[in-house]
Amino acid sequence: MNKRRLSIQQQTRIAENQQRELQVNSDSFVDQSGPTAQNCNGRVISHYGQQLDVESLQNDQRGRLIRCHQRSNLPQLVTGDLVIWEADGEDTGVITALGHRSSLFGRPTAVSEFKPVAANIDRVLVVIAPIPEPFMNLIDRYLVGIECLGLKPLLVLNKVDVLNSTNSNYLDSMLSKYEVIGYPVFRVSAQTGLGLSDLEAALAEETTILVGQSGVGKSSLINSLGPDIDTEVGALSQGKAKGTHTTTTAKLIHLSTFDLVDSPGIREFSLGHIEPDRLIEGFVEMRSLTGNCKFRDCAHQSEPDCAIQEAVANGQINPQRLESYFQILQTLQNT
Ligand SMILES: Nc1nc2c(ncn2[C@@H]2O[C@H](COP(=O)(O)OP(=O)(O)OP(=O)(O)O)[C@@H](O)[C@H]2O)c(=O)[nH]1
Ligand SMILES: [Mg+2]
Ligand SMILES: [Zn+2]
Repeated sequence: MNKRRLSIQQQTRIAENQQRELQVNSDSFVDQSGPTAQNCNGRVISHYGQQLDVESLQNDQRGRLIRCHQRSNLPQLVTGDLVIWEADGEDTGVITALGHRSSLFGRPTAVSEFKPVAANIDRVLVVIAPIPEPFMNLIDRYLVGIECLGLKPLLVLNKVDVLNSTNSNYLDSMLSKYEVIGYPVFRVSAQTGLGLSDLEAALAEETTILVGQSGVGKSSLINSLGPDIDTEVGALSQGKAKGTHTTTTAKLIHLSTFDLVDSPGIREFSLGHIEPDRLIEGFVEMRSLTGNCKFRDCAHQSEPDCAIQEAVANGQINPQRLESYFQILQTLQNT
């Protein structure tokens, strides 16, 4: 094993430890001070630099918004966190404790550090649209990131009102690759309302974060799902048909029977925090097959009796998904 490979693995391990530490921090904090979800008196709604908007969960003032700072001994708090806060002014306060996190959604930064975005999330809705144009590799990256965090992904094709003869075949065949491996896919239009009732039914009772490229219509979808909601929506850039990064911070929004978290659009979803050896666990249709390869360290390329290659040959695994796996693997090994 050469020096460079070692240092890559060390880097990955450091990133993983940071992620674990983050969770251990919040868990151990719970152990020390005892704030369970039941005795927290606030929930972080959004985060602006050093300040957080906390919604009171106290019976006499449920829903009131308090602008808070957090005590410096706490880990970085994020949208969705349950907290204990104390008033220090009319509408201001300080967060003194972090409640238990049932889940933590986040993404790695360019330097492979795990950046938490939202806590206590049940599902992740990956939103795509005919414009801006989606890329299968980006969807695969999202799915791997979500699977590796133990969360449930859903796919949504928004803007079906702009489907036409040039883009609909391509999008249908792209989405069917995910449907056959068990991912729920919804086809909707935030503009016309088409398909929204089915989506709404799937979101009931849970907290779901919307993710995807800028301009696919995450904020528009939230506005269409709640009549009184007015989250900021931005036009696509002229000429390039790209989003303009309108949403700048994750925000928790209450709807009739569920909660949604709007999040800023991103250009890339890096997976630098995932160990190359564990990448295949993020591919749902492949992970159960790897044990059937002849060699325990099979790279699933040209080895004899490779269960993954056999599954590609008999049509069980889509070759483009395997291609995505190799592409992502290469970026992890070069990080
Ligand atoms: N035709 C059509 N346009 C839509 C639809 N949904 C959203 N849009 C348009 O797409 C553009 C981007 O919408 P946003 O809701 O701001 O997109 P976003 O994903 O929240 O973007 P960021 O906040 O930048 O990440 C706006 O011009 C919307 O009007 C739709 O269903 N059909
Ligand atoms: Mg937005
Ligand atoms: Zn193999």
